Amino acid sequence: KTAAIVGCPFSGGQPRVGVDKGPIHLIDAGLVNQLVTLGWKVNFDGHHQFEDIKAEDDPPIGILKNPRLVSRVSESVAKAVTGHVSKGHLPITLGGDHSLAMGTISGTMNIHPNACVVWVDAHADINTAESTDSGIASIKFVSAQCFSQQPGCTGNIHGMPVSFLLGIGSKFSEYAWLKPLLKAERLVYIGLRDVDAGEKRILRENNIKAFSMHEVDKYGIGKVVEMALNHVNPNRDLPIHLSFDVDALDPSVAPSTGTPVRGGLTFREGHYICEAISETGLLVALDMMEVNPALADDASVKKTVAVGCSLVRSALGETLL
Ligand code: DIR
Ligand code: MN
Ligand code: MN
Ligand code: MN
Repeated sequence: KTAAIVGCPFSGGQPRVGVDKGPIHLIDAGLVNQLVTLGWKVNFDGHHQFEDIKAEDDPPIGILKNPRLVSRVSESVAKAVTGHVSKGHLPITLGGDHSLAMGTISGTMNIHPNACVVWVDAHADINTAESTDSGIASIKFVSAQCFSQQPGCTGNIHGMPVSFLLGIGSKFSEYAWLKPLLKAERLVYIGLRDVDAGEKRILRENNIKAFSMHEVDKYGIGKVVEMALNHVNPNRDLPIHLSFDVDALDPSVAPSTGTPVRGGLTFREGHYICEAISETGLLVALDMMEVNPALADDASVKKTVAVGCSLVRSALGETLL
């Protein structure tokens, strides 16, 4: 049992500073030792140093913001993840914003083309260059701390990685490295509650299975995870990539994140998802994204970092008994 930490201090897929400090806080909270205590060998040789591209050298392409930087960072993350997975190691990517999942999921699927993706998030992150401005007109009544209704946030690539992975929407030569390896039927969402109008249409048109908070309320988290796995992994024989955006949790549980949305997963529901996926024995890669220690007060930051660590532990086999 070997895990490899892929620390990604990166914020270029969204506008708020601080999310690049997420991985540093998760490591400083003792994540490596916590996993060693669970019986894992953990490889971590420092956070990734990404090349910077000056803003003037990276003007928007259409509405995409920081398009070249996001592309090159994700491409290097993909290489790192591919390297770990090819050796049978479990990469744990610590974000950083969720645009990084273009890299992590590409990296997993380079080795396991049959992998399925469980995407746990308040958001679907499936906007395309065509759909991503659809939120401008719609006023979203979300958390008082949520800034996502500002028109200026559109074109942020952290709201788009899934469409790139599926090959939906416009193609960009800057992203030629990114092969659309993910099939819609191998993707399932849990926790959604802030989905843009254009994203709802994309989910419908592509028949993508999603368990929103409505389904979590209706069936309970145990049934939802079972149904989600039955959809993407009916025989429980396919490798699983779990991409966990900490904003899937309720803001009372994980306040320090860029786009908190009330009505989210409880502490236990979040951990249950990770525990149940661990129990399958099929987890091959994990992302823990969007922890932003610059947002909210010290106590909130501590709480969010601690829950990020404990979710990772649950996914790596920590049990309550
Ligand atoms: C919004 C927000 N749907 C966008 N997305 C976020 O910018 O496309 N994802 N916050 O985590
Ligand atoms: Mn490795
Ligand atoms: Mn989110
Ligand atoms: Mn996300």
